Amino acid sequence: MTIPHLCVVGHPNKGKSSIVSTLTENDSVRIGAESGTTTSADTFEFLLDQRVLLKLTDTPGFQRARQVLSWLQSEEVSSANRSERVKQFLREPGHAQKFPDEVALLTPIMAGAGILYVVDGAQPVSPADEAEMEILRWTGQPRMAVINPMGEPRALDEWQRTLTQFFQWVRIFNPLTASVPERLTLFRAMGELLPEWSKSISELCAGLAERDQQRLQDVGFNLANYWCEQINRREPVTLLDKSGLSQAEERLRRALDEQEKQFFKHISSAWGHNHFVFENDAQWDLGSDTLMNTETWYLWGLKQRELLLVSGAAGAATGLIVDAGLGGSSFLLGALSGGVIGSVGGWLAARQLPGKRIGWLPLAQQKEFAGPVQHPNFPLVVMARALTVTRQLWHRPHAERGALTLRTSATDWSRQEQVQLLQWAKSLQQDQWKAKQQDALVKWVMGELQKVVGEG
Ligand SMILES: Nc1nc2c(ncn2[C@@H]2O[C@H](COP(=O)(O)OP(=O)(O)OP(=O)(O)O)[C@@H](O)[C@H]2O)c(=O)[nH]1
Ligand SMILES: [Mg+2]
Repeated sequence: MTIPHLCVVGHPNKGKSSIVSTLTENDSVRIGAESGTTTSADTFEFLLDQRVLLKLTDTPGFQRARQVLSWLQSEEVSSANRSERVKQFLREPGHAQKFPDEVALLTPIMAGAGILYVVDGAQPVSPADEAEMEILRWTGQPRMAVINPMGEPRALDEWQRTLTQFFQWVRIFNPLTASVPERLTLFRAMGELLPEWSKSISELCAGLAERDQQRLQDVGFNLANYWCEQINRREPVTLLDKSGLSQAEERLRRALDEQEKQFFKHISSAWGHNHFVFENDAQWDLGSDTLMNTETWYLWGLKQRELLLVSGAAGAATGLIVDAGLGGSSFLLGALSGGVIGSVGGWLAARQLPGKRIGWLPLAQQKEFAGPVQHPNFPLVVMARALTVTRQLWHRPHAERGALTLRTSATDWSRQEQVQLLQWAKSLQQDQWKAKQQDALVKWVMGELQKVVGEG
């Protein structure tokens, strides 16, 4: 099977390396704001299941395209002999010094690679661009072009009209935002460029679909487990120390933050984003009224009235609050609107577990716990945040190296789903969690994630 191999070429600083990075899902490809970041032709392989299915060569940008074209045209050459003339250019003594970038990018092409030409849709077509395209036509190799809309894509029409004269396939492609389906479109086009490439590209597309399903299962399972752990997280307090409880609460806060970060980091590195930076707009600040009162939390979770409805409908799920010593639902209404519940003692309830007394150990050795967090918004917020980040990561291109910001967004869960989440939380916190609930949770999480898999 012939492995498709394309060279990504074009002007300096137009996103060539970004395209290589996104298509090969490799965040070690060097990308830089300054021109001339790529100085030599480097080949990156796209592997699925340990098999190489595509090779892309990142190249430096054209520097002296017009001079190179003049050299090529300085002798009468028939169309049939143009590619031979380009080879002659590469063999010419002194050209490696005089035209290092052109020699670097044309060498792999003349050794048999196809061409993926990248242009900036914000800039009009210049004579230098025309020279580049003409040189590429002279190579005679299979070629396609993408317009990277780097700024306001003002010159889109002009580019489209020009490119179709030189290239077999032309599309707009933004390597910083391209979703999985958009990348698939590009891969399929590669399979059309040369008949002997189509088999490898078909395998690549099928392999990606299979991998998506596997990822969905893995992440569904991991996300469900992570949620269960957060819902039931508690920190031990020793009764020997008076400040023990507040220290344990502080540890709980930090643990919730840390575990959330770890979870996001785990997914991102599993998906090949190794330089992952996460920016968080609302940490698990359990020390104040945040879970109740800030707008952020309302967005993630539910507003007070809704919360009452949902936790009421969850039946004994209101027990999450009753556990915190607040009594029945009429009291709950007062507590919620009056903000009584916002104190740490209210919902960060210390819990005395039926500890096992071992033989002669004194009672003071018994443990109690800070947590689990009792607030009924908590299970909803933990889930909403985890799903949001997972969805953002799903399509995140590897050329995108900026921090991932947790953007607050409202959820579209039905009342029934909200109630279900609270009931699951209650079972977990009361140590009544069953295998079939775990299965239902995983299934529900996968359904939530499935919604974004095919989205562009
Ligand atoms: N706004 C915007 N910026 C982009 C886009 N694609 C690439 N960039 C940025 O443009 C800069 C250059 O990107 P590279 O991928 O390094 O470009 P290159 O063509 O490989 O550059 P050289 O190796 O210097 O020839 C980087 O700062 C990218 O983040 C895009 O579609 N939109
Ligand atoms: Mg580059």
